[in-house]
Amino acid sequence: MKPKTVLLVNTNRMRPPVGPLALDYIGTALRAAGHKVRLLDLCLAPDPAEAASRAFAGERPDLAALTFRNTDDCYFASRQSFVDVLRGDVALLRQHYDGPIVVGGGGFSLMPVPLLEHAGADYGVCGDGEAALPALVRALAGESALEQVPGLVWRQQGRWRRNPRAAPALGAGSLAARDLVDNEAYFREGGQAGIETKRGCPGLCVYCADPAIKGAASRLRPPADVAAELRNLRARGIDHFHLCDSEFNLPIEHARAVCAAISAASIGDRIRWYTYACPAPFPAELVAAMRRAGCAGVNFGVDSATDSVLARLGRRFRAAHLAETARVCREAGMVFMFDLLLGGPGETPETIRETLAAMKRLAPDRVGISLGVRVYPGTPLARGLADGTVERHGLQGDPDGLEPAFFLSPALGGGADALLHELIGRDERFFLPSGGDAQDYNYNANAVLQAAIRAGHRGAYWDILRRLANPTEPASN
Ligand code: B12
Ligand code: SF4
Repeated sequence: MKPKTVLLVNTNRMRPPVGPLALDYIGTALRAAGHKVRLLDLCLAPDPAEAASRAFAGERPDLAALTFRNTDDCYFASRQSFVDVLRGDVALLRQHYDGPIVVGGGGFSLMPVPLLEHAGADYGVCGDGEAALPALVRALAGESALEQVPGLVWRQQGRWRRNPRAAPALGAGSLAARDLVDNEAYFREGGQAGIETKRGCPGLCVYCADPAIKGAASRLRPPADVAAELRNLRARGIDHFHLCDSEFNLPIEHARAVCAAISAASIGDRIRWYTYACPAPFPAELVAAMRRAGCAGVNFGVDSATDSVLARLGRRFRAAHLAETARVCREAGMVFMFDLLLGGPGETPETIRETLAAMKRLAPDRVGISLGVRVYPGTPLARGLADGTVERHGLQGDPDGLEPAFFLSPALGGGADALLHELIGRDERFFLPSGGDAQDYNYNANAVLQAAIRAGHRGAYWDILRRLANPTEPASN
């Protein structure tokens, strides 16, 4: 097949800016398939309209492919939606280009049909892009059928059609190049670079979007390719990373293998990385391996310290595990945060009191608090709300609609926010759902973080905020 040209477009404007990792990986796959790739990064462009006009000034691309990462800020207090940004970007491209437009991405995969209808794009892809996009290019060139493109969503004779999503094994081709996106600029302005060691999560947590986005089985990257990617970015001066795995320690054997590969590549002492992890299993031997490989901090998805709430959320660990996790982190000198998701099914003022008392007792370096659970279509939570096994009057909004829907336990009445402020006060270890400034757990348009990164801070955002509150700590550790 004759090589085609694909224009990859980043639509995410949130600040501090997070680099469009998807476009680096997909660009690598398109090039490996023999195609030409160009990038229009609307996040870094000072004037998006002018950048778009320049992007179409030369050779006309055969396909414009947009990544849509966040449908909204997933924040009950603000509920800022980005669907109009996507619509505006499709309209902007249409001013210069009458070819096919496809949209994909994590946020997109959660509500593809409403988003395509709203934005007016031609095609969508749910799930991985590395195989799907070259397959779409082939199909559009008439060399195969649209039915062969994994995860494709498109309209035919007025009806939406959807192909099954694929969850291909990772490792068929190296993803280590990272040479399309201006990762140096994202490092300067966003303080970190993302990198994946795997995709998918076998967890059954009732609210979680990750299995819907990446699949329910863990697909593992070859650890040596992960180490090569870190080395490539390190050679360009990027030395702080955030892993983009759902949970680093699931499965634990892969976590060990990745740490071993980083240590074997002798870069563990020249990089600092952060990750999400599940509170269990988290044995001391893994923490030690992570430290040797350069891990500087862990954000644990804890949600609650009340067993009845953990059970209703579908979590597999229990409150007793948290004490052990806190102990091994502290003994290993690992900085760690516990991430709470309050207000889910079964939450009451008493369970909130119990959870916050446990946080004060266990004393993680930071506690992040979200209040109100974002409800996604297709999740067990959405199904429970539909069949009445979860209290329907806790639902605010339509889970199948475009605007963000949330669940807030009716047992909390209207006083949850006030209760949190009463229990936490100005304890700076807690990031609040409506904290403002340095206590704000929303990274969207976060001015404190942007200023800190401009001043030289690097790393995970919660750890930058932690260091800001402890002036004796260096900007980057
Ligand atoms: C790591 C992470 C973070 C890190 C990012 C670190 C970094 N430097 O990259 C931090 C902590 C900073 C973060 C912040 C936020 N995050 Co976050 N994050 C993630 C996580 C776990 C991984 C994201 C990632 O990069 N994955 C790896 C890349 C390669 O995957 P991908 O982008 O999905 O791309 C693949 C496919 O989607 C597809 N694809 C992508 N684009 C395209 C385009 C085309 C054309 C095609 C065909 C295919 C395609 O192909 C790619 C490769 O196969 C996801 C959950 C998840 N498991 O994905 C949440 C997630 C994306 N985050 C989310 C949110 C809400 C946020 C925040 C808005 C929270 C907040 N209010 O502060 C901010 C936004 C920050 C920003 N500036 O954008 C939500 C978005 C949900 C939604 N409704 O849209 C998610 C899904 C988490 C969740 N379960 O709720 N996040
Ligand atoms: S919350 Fe974590 S463990 Fe549970 S399904 Fe989501 S990513 Fe997996």
